[in-house]
Amino acid sequence: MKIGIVCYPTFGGSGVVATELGKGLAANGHQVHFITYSQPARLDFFSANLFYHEVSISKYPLFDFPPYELALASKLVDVVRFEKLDLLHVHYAIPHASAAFMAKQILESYGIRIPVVTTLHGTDITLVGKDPTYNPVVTFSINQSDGVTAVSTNLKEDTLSHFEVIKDIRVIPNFIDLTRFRLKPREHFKKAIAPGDERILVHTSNFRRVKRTSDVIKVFQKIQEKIKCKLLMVGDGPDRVNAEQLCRDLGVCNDVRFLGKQDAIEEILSVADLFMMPSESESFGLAALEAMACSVPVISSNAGGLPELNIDGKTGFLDDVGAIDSMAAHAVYILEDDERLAAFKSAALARAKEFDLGLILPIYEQYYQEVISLVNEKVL
Ligand code: GMT
Repeated sequence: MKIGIVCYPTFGGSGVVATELGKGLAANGHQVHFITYSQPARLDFFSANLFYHEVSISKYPLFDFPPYELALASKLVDVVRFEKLDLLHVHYAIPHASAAFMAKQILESYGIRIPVVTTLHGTDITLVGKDPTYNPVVTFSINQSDGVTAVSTNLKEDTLSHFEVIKDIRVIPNFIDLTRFRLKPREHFKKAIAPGDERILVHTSNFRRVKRTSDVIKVFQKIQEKIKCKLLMVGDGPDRVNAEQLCRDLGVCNDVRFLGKQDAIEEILSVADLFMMPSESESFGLAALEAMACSVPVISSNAGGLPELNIDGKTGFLDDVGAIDSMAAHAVYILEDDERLAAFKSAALARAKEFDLGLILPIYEQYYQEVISLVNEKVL
Protein backbone atom coordinates (compact mmCIF):
# COMPACT_ATOMS: atom_id res chain seq x y z
CA MET A 1 0.00 0.00 0.00
CA LYS A 2 1.11 3.61 -0.56
CA ILE A 3 0.15 5.72 2.45
CA GLY A 4 0.47 9.45 3.04
CA ILE A 5 0.87 10.51 6.69
CA VAL A 6 0.21 14.06 7.88
CA CYS A 7 1.19 15.04 11.42
CA TYR A 8 2.85 17.63 13.61
CA PRO A 9 6.54 16.82 13.24
CA THR A 10 7.48 18.06 16.72
CA PHE A 11 7.97 16.17 20.00
CA GLY A 12 4.21 15.97 20.84
CA GLY A 13 2.56 12.59 21.36
CA SER A 14 0.51 12.71 18.16
CA GLY A 15 3.66 13.31 16.07
CA VAL A 16 5.45 10.46 17.82
CA VAL A 17 2.55 8.05 17.22
CA ALA A 18 2.29 9.10 13.55
CA THR A 19 6.04 8.75 12.97
CA GLU A 20 6.34 5.39 14.73
CA LEU A 21 3.29 4.12 12.83
CA GLY A 22 4.85 5.21 9.53
CA LYS A 23 8.13 3.51 10.41
CA GLY A 24 6.29 0.32 11.36
CA LEU A 25 4.27 0.36 8.12
CA ALA A 26 7.44 0.92 6.10
CA ALA A 27 9.12 -2.01 7.85
CA ASN A 28 6.07 -4.12 6.88
CA GLY A 29 6.66 -3.31 3.20
CA HIS A 30 4.31 -0.36 2.69
CA GLN A 31 5.51 2.81 1.01
CA VAL A 32 5.02 5.70 3.45
CA HIS A 33 5.06 9.40 2.53
CA PHE A 34 5.25 11.94 5.37
CA ILE A 35 3.83 15.33 4.46
CA THR A 36 4.68 17.95 7.10
CA TYR A 37 6.35 21.36 7.51
CA SER A 38 9.59 19.88 8.83
CA GLN A 39 11.27 16.49 9.14
CA PRO A 40 9.51 14.51 11.94
CA ALA A 41 11.74 14.29 15.03
CA ARG A 42 12.13 10.50 14.96
CA LEU A 43 12.60 10.19 11.18
CA ASP A 44 16.32 10.89 11.05
CA PHE A 45 17.52 7.86 9.07
CA PHE A 46 17.27 6.43 5.55
CA SER A 47 14.78 3.72 4.60
CA ALA A 48 13.85 2.65 1.08
CA ASN A 49 10.14 2.78 1.93
CA LEU A 50 10.08 6.14 3.69
CA PHE A 51 9.64 9.49 1.95
CA TYR A 52 9.38 13.02 3.25
CA HIS A 53 7.65 15.92 1.49
CA GLU A 54 8.08 19.33 3.04
CA VAL A 55 5.21 21.80 3.04
CA SER A 56 6.72 25.20 2.41
CA ILE A 57 4.73 28.34 3.01
CA SER A 58 5.58 31.35 0.91
CA LYS A 59 5.70 34.65 2.77
CA TYR A 60 3.80 37.67 1.49
CA PRO A 61 3.44 41.05 3.24
CA LEU A 62 -0.36 40.73 3.20
CA PHE A 63 -0.25 37.47 5.18
CA ASP A 64 -0.27 38.31 8.86
CA PHE A 65 -1.25 34.65 9.21
CA PRO A 66 0.35 32.56 6.44
CA PRO A 67 -2.31 30.08 5.18
CA TYR A 68 -0.60 26.80 6.17
CA GLU A 69 -3.76 24.78 5.59
CA LEU A 70 -3.88 25.84 1.92
CA ALA A 71 -0.20 25.08 1.40
CA LEU A 72 -0.72 21.66 3.01
CA ALA A 73 -3.82 20.94 0.88
CA SER A 74 -1.90 21.85 -2.29
CA LYS A 75 1.02 19.63 -1.27
CA LEU A 76 -1.40 16.76 -0.55
CA VAL A 77 -2.92 17.10 -4.02
CA ASP A 78 0.53 17.02 -5.55
CA VAL A 79 1.81 14.02 -3.57
CA VAL A 80 -1.39 11.96 -3.96
CA ARG A 81 -1.44 12.56 -7.74
CA PHE A 82 2.20 11.97 -8.52
CA GLU A 83 3.06 9.29 -5.97
CA LYS A 84 -0.28 7.55 -6.65
CA LEU A 85 -1.14 7.15 -2.97
CA ASP A 86 -3.84 4.68 -1.88
CA LEU A 87 -4.79 6.44 1.35
CA LEU A 88 -4.13 9.56 3.43
CA HIS A 89 -3.87 9.21 7.21
CA VAL A 90 -4.01 12.53 9.04
CA HIS A 91 -3.11 12.84 12.71
CA TYR A 92 -4.66 15.58 14.85
CA ALA A 93 -7.87 17.07 13.50
CA ILE A 94 -6.76 20.73 13.35
CA PRO A 95 -5.98 21.71 10.60
CA HIS A 96 -5.02 18.36 9.07
CA ALA A 97 -8.50 16.89 8.67
CA SER A 98 -9.86 20.02 6.98
CA ALA A 99 -6.78 20.31 4.71
CA ALA A 100 -7.33 16.66 3.73
CA PHE A 101 -10.98 17.40 2.95
CA MET A 102 -9.95 20.28 0.71
CA ALA A 103 -7.36 18.11 -1.06
CA LYS A 104 -9.94 15.35 -1.51
CA GLN A 105 -12.34 17.76 -3.23
CA ILE A 106 -9.61 19.07 -5.54
CA LEU A 107 -8.44 15.54 -6.39
CA GLU A 108 -11.98 14.59 -7.42
CA SER A 109 -11.69 17.19 -10.20
CA TYR A 110 -8.78 15.05 -11.51
CA GLY A 111 -10.92 11.92 -11.23
CA ILE A 112 -9.03 10.67 -8.16
CA ARG A 113 -10.91 9.45 -5.08
CA ILE A 114 -8.48 9.35 -2.14
CA PRO A 115 -9.68 7.70 1.10
CA VAL A 116 -8.91 9.81 4.19
CA VAL A 117 -8.49 8.47 7.73
CA THR A 118 -8.39 10.98 10.60
CA THR A 119 -6.93 10.03 13.98
CA LEU A 120 -8.09 12.10 16.95
CA HIS A 121 -5.37 12.41 19.56
CA GLY A 122 -6.77 14.41 22.45
CA THR A 123 -6.30 18.13 22.69
CA ASP A 124 -7.62 18.47 19.11
CA ILE A 125 -10.95 17.47 20.71
CA THR A 126 -10.75 18.14 24.44
CA LEU A 127 -9.15 21.61 24.32
CA VAL A 128 -8.77 23.34 20.96
CA GLY A 129 -11.45 21.53 18.98
CA LYS A 130 -14.25 22.28 21.47
CA ASP A 131 -13.52 25.99 21.18
CA PRO A 132 -16.27 27.68 19.10
CA THR A 133 -13.46 29.17 16.97
CA TYR A 134 -12.86 25.73 15.43
CA ASN A 135 -15.82 23.55 16.40
CA PRO A 136 -17.85 23.75 13.13
CA VAL A 137 -14.79 23.00 10.99
CA VAL A 138 -13.68 20.12 13.24
CA THR A 139 -17.19 18.60 13.24
CA PHE A 140 -17.47 18.91 9.47
CA SER A 141 -14.06 17.51 8.67
CA ILE A 142 -14.46 14.55 11.06
CA ASN A 143 -17.76 13.73 9.36
CA GLN A 144 -16.19 14.07 5.91
CA SER A 145 -13.33 11.67 6.71
CA ASP A 146 -13.78 8.18 5.30
CA GLY A 147 -12.50 6.67 8.52
CA VAL A 148 -12.04 8.10 12.02
CA THR A 149 -10.03 6.64 14.88
CA ALA A 150 -9.56 7.77 18.48
CA VAL A 151 -6.73 6.72 20.77
CA SER A 152 -9.02 5.70 23.66
CA THR A 153 -12.65 4.88 24.38
CA ASN A 154 -12.77 7.94 26.60
CA LEU A 155 -11.70 10.20 23.70
CA LYS A 156 -14.29 8.58 21.45
CA GLU A 157 -17.00 9.29 24.05
CA ASP A 158 -15.76 12.85 24.53
CA THR A 159 -15.90 13.40 20.77
CA LEU A 160 -19.42 12.03 20.52
CA SER A 161 -20.64 14.18 23.39
CA HIS A 162 -19.05 17.45 22.23
CA PHE A 163 -19.47 17.28 18.46
CA GLU A 164 -22.36 16.28 16.25
CA VAL A 165 -20.44 13.38 14.80
CA ILE A 166 -22.35 10.99 12.60
CA LYS A 167 -19.30 8.87 11.75
CA ASP A 168 -18.44 5.60 13.45
CA ILE A 169 -15.25 6.13 15.46
CA ARG A 170 -12.86 3.17 15.77
CA VAL A 171 -10.76 3.02 18.94
CA ILE A 172 -7.13 2.14 18.20
CA PRO A 173 -4.93 2.78 21.23
CA ASN A 174 -1.43 4.25 21.29
CA PHE A 175 1.32 1.67 20.96
CA ILE A 176 4.97 1.20 21.74
CA ASP A 177 7.96 -0.34 20.02
CA LEU A 178 9.11 -2.46 22.96
CA THR A 179 12.43 -3.30 21.38
CA ARG A 180 13.44 0.36 21.69
CA PHE A 181 12.50 0.52 25.37
CA ARG A 182 14.06 -2.74 26.60
CA LEU A 183 17.34 -1.24 27.76
CA LYS A 184 19.64 -2.34 30.52
CA PRO A 185 19.68 0.40 33.22
CA ARG A 186 22.34 3.01 32.42
CA GLU A 187 24.30 2.55 35.68
CA HIS A 188 26.64 5.53 35.13
CA PHE A 189 23.61 7.75 34.70
CA LYS A 190 21.94 6.31 37.82
CA LYS A 191 25.09 6.98 39.88
CA ALA A 192 25.25 10.56 38.64
CA ILE A 193 21.60 11.27 39.42
CA ALA A 194 21.24 9.31 42.65
CA PRO A 195 24.70 8.87 44.22
CA GLY A 196 23.13 7.89 47.55
CA ASP A 197 21.01 5.18 45.90
CA GLU A 198 17.90 7.33 46.18
CA ARG A 199 14.73 6.30 44.34
CA ILE A 200 14.41 8.09 40.98
CA LEU A 201 11.11 9.68 39.92
CA VAL A 202 10.48 10.99 36.42
CA HIS A 203 7.97 13.31 34.77
CA THR A 204 8.00 14.02 31.04
CA SER A 205 5.69 16.42 29.24
CA ASN A 206 5.40 19.60 27.21
CA PHE A 207 4.92 21.58 30.46
CA ARG A 208 1.53 22.92 29.44
CA ARG A 209 -1.19 23.76 31.97
CA VAL A 210 -3.05 20.55 31.24
CA LYS A 211 -0.06 18.54 32.58
CA ARG A 212 -0.23 20.11 36.09
CA THR A 213 3.55 20.13 36.50
CA SER A 214 3.20 21.99 39.83
CA ASP A 215 1.37 18.95 41.19
CA VAL A 216 4.42 16.84 40.29
CA ILE A 217 6.62 19.07 42.45
CA LYS A 218 4.11 19.18 45.32
CA VAL A 219 3.71 15.40 45.34
CA PHE A 220 7.48 14.97 45.17
CA GLN A 221 7.98 17.21 48.22
CA LYS A 222 5.56 15.05 50.21
CA ILE A 223 7.19 11.79 49.08
CA GLN A 224 10.56 13.20 50.10
CA GLU A 225 9.34 13.60 53.68
CA LYS A 226 9.19 9.80 53.87
CA ILE A 227 11.65 8.44 51.27
CA LYS A 228 15.05 9.50 49.92
CA CYS A 229 14.44 10.34 46.26
CA LYS A 230 15.36 12.46 43.24
CA LEU A 231 13.10 13.88 40.56
CA LEU A 232 13.90 14.31 36.87
CA MET A 233 11.70 16.75 34.97
CA VAL A 234 12.03 16.08 31.23
CA GLY A 235 10.67 18.36 28.49
CA ASP A 236 10.00 22.03 28.16
CA GLY A 237 7.11 24.42 27.78
CA PRO A 238 5.33 27.44 29.21
CA ASP A 239 4.90 26.09 32.76
CA ARG A 240 8.54 25.17 33.28
CA VAL A 241 9.39 28.51 34.93
CA ASN A 242 6.52 28.07 37.40
CA ALA A 243 7.67 24.55 38.24
CA GLU A 244 11.23 25.78 38.77
CA GLN A 245 10.01 28.61 41.00
CA LEU A 246 7.91 26.17 43.02
CA CYS A 247 10.99 24.01 43.61
CA ARG A 248 12.76 27.09 45.04
CA ASP A 249 9.74 27.99 47.19
CA LEU A 250 9.45 24.46 48.56
CA GLY A 251 13.21 24.10 49.04
CA VAL A 252 13.57 20.95 46.91
CA CYS A 253 15.86 22.34 44.18
CA ASN A 254 18.82 20.17 45.16
CA ASP A 255 16.83 17.03 44.45
CA VAL A 256 15.05 18.08 41.27
CA ARG A 257 16.75 18.31 37.86
CA PHE A 258 15.17 19.90 34.84
CA LEU A 259 16.65 18.15 31.82
CA GLY A 260 14.83 19.98 29.02
CA LYS A 261 13.83 18.16 25.83
CA GLN A 262 15.51 14.78 25.47
CA ASP A 263 15.51 12.43 22.48
CA ALA A 264 16.68 9.28 24.24
CA ILE A 265 13.91 9.16 26.82
CA GLU A 266 14.37 5.39 27.17
CA GLU A 267 17.84 5.95 28.69
CA ILE A 268 16.37 8.16 31.39
CA LEU A 269 13.43 5.84 32.01
CA SER A 270 15.79 2.86 32.28
CA VAL A 271 16.95 4.15 35.69
CA ALA A 272 13.55 5.33 36.95
CA ASP A 273 11.51 3.83 39.78
CA LEU A 274 8.30 5.81 39.38
CA PHE A 275 6.64 7.96 36.72
CA MET A 276 4.24 10.80 37.51
CA MET A 277 1.40 12.00 35.27
CA PRO A 278 -1.09 14.09 37.27
CA SER A 279 -2.73 15.58 34.12
CA GLU A 280 -5.97 17.53 34.14
CA SER A 281 -6.94 15.73 30.94
CA GLU A 282 -5.14 13.01 29.00
CA SER A 283 -6.69 11.12 26.11
CA PHE A 284 -4.33 8.15 26.47
CA GLY A 285 -0.98 9.03 28.10
CA LEU A 286 1.71 7.87 25.68
CA ALA A 287 4.48 9.12 28.00
CA ALA A 288 3.13 6.84 30.75
CA LEU A 289 3.12 3.89 28.34
CA GLU A 290 6.75 4.64 27.46
CA ALA A 291 7.58 4.55 31.18
CA MET A 292 5.74 1.24 31.65
CA ALA A 293 7.65 -0.22 28.70
CA CYS A 294 10.79 0.48 30.78
CA SER A 295 9.21 -1.33 33.78
CA VAL A 296 8.35 1.91 35.55
CA PRO A 297 5.07 2.04 37.54
CA VAL A 298 2.86 5.13 37.17
CA ILE A 299 1.18 7.49 39.62
CA SER A 300 -1.42 9.25 37.52
CA SER A 301 -4.66 11.13 37.71
CA ASN A 302 -7.79 9.25 36.69
CA ALA A 303 -8.53 11.77 33.94
CA GLY A 304 -9.56 10.89 30.38
CA GLY A 305 -8.20 7.64 28.99
CA LEU A 306 -5.61 7.03 31.75
CA PRO A 307 -7.75 4.32 33.42
CA GLU A 308 -7.60 2.43 30.10
CA LEU A 309 -3.82 2.18 30.51
CA ASN A 310 -2.81 2.38 34.16
CA ILE A 311 -4.33 -0.33 36.35
CA ASP A 312 -5.07 0.95 39.84
CA GLY A 313 -3.13 -0.95 42.51
CA LYS A 314 -1.29 -3.06 39.95
CA THR A 315 0.75 -1.02 37.46
CA GLY A 316 0.57 2.06 39.68
CA PHE A 317 -2.28 4.12 41.12
CA LEU A 318 -4.96 6.48 39.80
CA ASP A 319 -6.10 9.43 41.90
CA ASP A 320 -8.46 12.34 41.38
CA VAL A 321 -6.96 15.34 39.60
CA GLY A 322 -5.18 17.50 42.19
CA ALA A 323 -5.27 14.86 44.97
CA ILE A 324 -1.69 15.63 46.07
CA ASP A 325 -1.81 13.81 49.44
CA SER A 326 -3.26 10.64 48.00
CA MET A 327 -0.79 10.59 45.08
CA ALA A 328 2.10 11.03 47.53
CA ALA A 329 0.79 8.28 49.85
CA HIS A 330 0.41 5.89 46.91
CA ALA A 331 3.92 6.71 45.67
CA VAL A 332 5.39 6.05 49.12
CA TYR A 333 3.49 2.74 49.28
CA ILE A 334 5.13 1.61 46.01
CA LEU A 335 8.60 2.92 46.80
CA GLU A 336 9.02 1.97 50.46
CA ASP A 337 9.35 -1.76 49.92
CA ASP A 338 11.79 -3.38 47.45
CA GLU A 339 9.66 -6.45 46.81
CA ARG A 340 6.51 -4.41 46.31
CA LEU A 341 8.33 -2.07 43.94
CA ALA A 342 9.58 -5.06 41.94
CA ALA A 343 6.01 -6.42 41.66
CA PHE A 344 4.69 -3.07 40.41
CA LYS A 345 7.58 -2.84 37.95
CA SER A 346 6.90 -6.22 36.40
CA ALA A 347 3.14 -5.54 36.23
CA ALA A 348 3.87 -2.23 34.45
CA LEU A 349 5.99 -4.01 31.84
CA ALA A 350 3.42 -6.78 31.37
CA ARG A 351 0.74 -4.15 30.75
CA ALA A 352 2.95 -2.26 28.28
CA LYS A 353 3.38 -5.48 26.28
CA GLU A 354 -0.37 -5.39 25.55
CA PHE A 355 0.27 -2.21 23.52
CA ASP A 356 3.20 -3.51 21.51
CA LEU A 357 3.56 -2.12 17.98
CA GLY A 358 3.40 -5.69 16.65
CA LEU A 359 -0.16 -6.01 18.02
CA ILE A 360 -1.53 -2.58 17.05
CA LEU A 361 0.03 -2.22 13.58
CA PRO A 362 -2.12 -5.00 12.01
CA ILE A 363 -5.21 -3.26 13.43
CA TYR A 364 -4.32 -0.11 11.47
CA GLU A 365 -3.53 -2.14 8.33
CA GLN A 366 -6.88 -3.94 8.58
CA TYR A 367 -8.67 -0.63 9.15
CA TYR A 368 -7.02 0.94 6.07
CA GLN A 369 -8.25 -2.00 3.96
CA GLU A 370 -11.79 -1.60 5.33
CA VAL A 371 -11.82 2.13 4.55
CA ILE A 372 -10.42 1.62 1.04
CA SER A 373 -13.05 -1.06 0.29
CA LEU A 374 -15.80 1.20 1.61
CA VAL A 375 -14.70 4.07 -0.61
CA ASN A 376 -14.39 1.77 -3.64
CA GLU A 377 -17.91 0.42 -3.03
CA LYS A 378 -19.26 3.99 -2.97
CA VAL A 379 -17.55 4.78 -6.28
CA LEU A 380 -19.00 1.69 -8.02
O1 GMT B 1 0.24 15.47 25.48
C1 GMT B 1 0.15 16.42 24.73
O2 GMT B 1 -0.30 17.50 25.10
C2 GMT B 1 0.56 16.27 23.30
C3 GMT B 1 -0.55 15.65 22.55
C4 GMT B 1 -0.29 15.63 21.07
O3 GMT B 1 -1.27 15.56 20.35
O4 GMT B 1 0.81 15.71 20.58
O5 GMT B 1 -0.77 14.33 23.08
C5 GMT B 1 -2.03 13.75 22.89
O6 GMT B 1 -1.84 12.67 21.99
C6 GMT B 1 -1.07 11.58 22.50
C7 GMT B 1 -0.89 10.55 21.39
O7 GMT B 1 -2.10 10.05 20.94
C8 GMT B 1 -1.78 10.98 23.74
O8 GMT B 1 -1.07 9.88 24.25
C9 GMT B 1 -1.85 12.09 24.81
O9 GMT B 1 -2.56 11.59 25.93
C10 GMT B 1 -2.61 13.29 24.24
N1 GMT B 1 -2.54 14.40 25.22
C11 GMT B 1 -3.63 14.87 25.84
O10 GMT B 1 -4.74 14.40 25.70
C12 GMT B 1 -3.39 16.00 26.79
